[in-house]
Amino acid sequence: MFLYDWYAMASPYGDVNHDGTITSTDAAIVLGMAVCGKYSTDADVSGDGRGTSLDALMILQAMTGSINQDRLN
Ligand SMILES: [Ca+2]
Repeated sequence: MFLYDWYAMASPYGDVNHDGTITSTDAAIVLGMAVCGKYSTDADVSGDGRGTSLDALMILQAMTGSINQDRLN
């Protein structure tokens, strides 16, 4: 197992800053990326191939329990 594989398993989807938890910081990072037109597969939690405010919203919803964290791509 490569270190990357372990790291990917350790961070839940939506944990963009890889600190082990999904927080508003992750949503802010994703929103900032969307504004700048940057894309990352880590940030694309909706799985639509784009980085948008929808991804930030879904991270906030998962953080608050409004949606199940399993719905994040
Ligand atoms: Ca995080």
